[in-house]
Amino acid sequence: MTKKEIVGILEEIAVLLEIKGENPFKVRAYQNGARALETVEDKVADLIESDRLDKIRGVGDALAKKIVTLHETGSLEYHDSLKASVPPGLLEMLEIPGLGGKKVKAIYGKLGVTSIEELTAACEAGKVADLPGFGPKSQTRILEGIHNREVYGKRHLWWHAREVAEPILEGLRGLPEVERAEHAGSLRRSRETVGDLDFIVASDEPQPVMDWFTGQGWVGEVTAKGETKSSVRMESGLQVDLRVVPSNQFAFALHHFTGSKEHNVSMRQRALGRGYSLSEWGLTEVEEGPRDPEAVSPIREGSPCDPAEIRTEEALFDFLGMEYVPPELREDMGEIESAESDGLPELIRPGDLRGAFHNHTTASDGSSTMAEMAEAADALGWEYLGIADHSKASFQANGLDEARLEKQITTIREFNESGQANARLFAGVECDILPDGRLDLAESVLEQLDYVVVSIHSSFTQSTDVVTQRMIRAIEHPCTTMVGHLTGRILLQREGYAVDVLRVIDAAAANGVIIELNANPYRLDMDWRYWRRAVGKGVLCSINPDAHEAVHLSFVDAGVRIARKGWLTAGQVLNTWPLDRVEGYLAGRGR
Ligand code: DGT
Ligand code: CA
Ligand code: CA
Ligand code: ZN
Repeated sequence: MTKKEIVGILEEIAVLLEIKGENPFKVRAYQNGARALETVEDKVADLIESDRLDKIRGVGDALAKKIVTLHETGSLEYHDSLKASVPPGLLEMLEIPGLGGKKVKAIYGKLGVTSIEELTAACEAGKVADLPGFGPKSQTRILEGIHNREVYGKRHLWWHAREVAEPILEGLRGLPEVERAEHAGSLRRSRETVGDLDFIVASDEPQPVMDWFTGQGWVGEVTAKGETKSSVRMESGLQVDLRVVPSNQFAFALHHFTGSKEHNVSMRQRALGRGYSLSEWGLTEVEEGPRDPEAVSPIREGSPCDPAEIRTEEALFDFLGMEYVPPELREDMGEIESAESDGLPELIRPGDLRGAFHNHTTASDGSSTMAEMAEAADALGWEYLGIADHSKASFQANGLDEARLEKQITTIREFNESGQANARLFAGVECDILPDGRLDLAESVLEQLDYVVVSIHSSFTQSTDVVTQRMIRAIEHPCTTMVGHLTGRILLQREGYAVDVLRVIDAAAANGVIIELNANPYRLDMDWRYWRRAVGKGVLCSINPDAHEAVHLSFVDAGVRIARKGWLTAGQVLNTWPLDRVEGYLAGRGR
């Protein structure tokens, strides 16, 4: 078991004990142990080997033994029996935001509620609001949480799905019977969330491929196993579909199962216009001939004349008189028309980034120091890194007041002069937008910074008009460089604030303010559907990891995917620019 998994189990034990109303000291022992283990740098195996586990502050003798058992066997009798002694519905209730062990205990103990259905009924009857420590507001929040869980519960974050998909793809490609293998579906199109995973394999011997696939250790349940298609469900609930086709169908199957459905419909229309029927199997001539007599296939030099010769998606698009449409763009949002006239943009690529601007350090709620962040930027070969810790209104994140920020600015300037890192650090801040739209910090300090990110972290429930005005007021502030996480959404967990995105885009354009593409895989905010409109109005993008830890810089991978999905080119993204151009831009912003 990995450290992360062990920490998860210790935390779950603490919650289970809380639900059972056990001694608070015992609960705290597991909470503290989990936190202590999480924060030590060493690997669990090394700690055990060198006999240092029980020497960690917060990990006693008894807990150390349990950690060893978990590490070595992957399970713990004590945990299993504890879990079995609590109605399973209570554990599910813990997944609702705002419900921890104590609250679940109160709901269970006072109302006898043991499932989500019963909880819904209790909320609707107003019984939860009457419990001590709850009230009508938290009752409404619980109901919202239940609703969101139903709506979102069936989907998975792209970032997590990709982690799962990579080794499966590697495994498939490693099989001797497999000629080609690709993932398809929403994962390949880089949707922010995915329903299930889809893999397409070219092989003349499907049987051993299916056997390998359905026999993997991570398979929880085989829901279908056929000659050309199998489906399995993982323990996490994620479903995985595999289709095996002969290699002459591979390009068609890959295109079809990459989707989207809407893109496929338009592609079929286009094929019919040229006298062909397009399906997952191939292209066949239709008897009645081309619907659009002007259209001739193929129109490009070097294109295959015979559809039976098509082996790649490139050739398929070519045959239909189109340039290649990258999977991210296949949403039937204008890509077909653009590809007909060679009008697709040259999309940004992962290697194009040279830095990032929204990053936290231990000065506020980050867990890496400034030096560690700079080192991580160096490791990525970046030319610059912006430090943007929270401001004082975000007190729960230990936000900086004017005095601490001024000190940090000095530290950053000194760090740059010290030559400790190759990456140049920019001094910034993630300044709270107060509920009335004023900024949280005095202009006299904001003026000294290289740049200012402005974000909303409070009063999420304001009406569209109020929150939009609030944000526009912040955008109009002369010190504002860019807007952070535009809607504050947390994917699969909570909706954003009700901000009118189109009006904010107009205000950003009018004031020369950048809009962030927050690359945290849970945010991916501003949404990809708005970027074409924004850059069309001249708004610049900045792909920001919102890193709270050095490893989070890699979130920009998700950001670049989403930027591609938003049709962005490298030039439209500030942090692809070389250092001197960025310096010139920031200096020209009038500070
Ligand atoms: P997901 O899994 O909900 O995140 O979204 P997708 O796009 O991966 O959808 P999925 O897994 O149901 O199917 C994969 C692709 O297969 C889909 O994007 C397009 C294609 N496809 C599936 N069913 C149909 C259909 O009924 N009509 C058309 N035209 N295409 C389909
Ligand atoms: Ca899918
Ligand atoms: Ca599927
Ligand atoms: Zn923030």
